Amino acid sequence: MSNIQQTLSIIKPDAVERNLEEKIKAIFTKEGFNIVKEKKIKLDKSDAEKFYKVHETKPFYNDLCEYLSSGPILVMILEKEEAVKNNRILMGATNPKDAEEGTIRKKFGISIDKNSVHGSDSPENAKNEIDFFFQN
Ligand code: IDP
Ligand code: MG
Repeated sequence: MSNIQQTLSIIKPDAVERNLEEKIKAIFTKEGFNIVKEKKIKLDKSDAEKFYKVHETKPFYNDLCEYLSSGPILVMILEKEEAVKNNRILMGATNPKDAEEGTIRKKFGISIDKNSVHGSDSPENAKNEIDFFFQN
């Protein structure tokens, strides 16, 4: 049975800064993701804190929020069969050092914090994250 889903993807500041937006979008498109909506924005730190609220107790929370709000990001809604899971596979492991060959983080990630992309980790979070950035 088909299960077309939407998921939220972010091209993070380190990748935008290196002009990797078009390259990363081309990877999504080539892998069959439809980019349904996109917008380039710069978050305030308070927005980043809201977005990453699930991590608020982690030792890296403050750095993470500083980082996500440090420069422009490209936020996208991606659509595909099993989009949430398939995007996580295409992104690769959180730490680029552990990411599989051919994944976005392996190709472009610099470090565990500057790992180039965000992707929702469950259908429920995908919905919440899409609503966070694309109300209406
Ligand atoms: P994910 O982005 O692969 O879903 P999460 O565990 O949700 O990984 O963490 C969110 C983001 O927080 C990661 O993408 C990464 O940039 C950062 N992060 C995760 N773990 C660490 C850590 O141990 N040190 C520093 N930053 C981390
Ligand atoms: Mg996550």
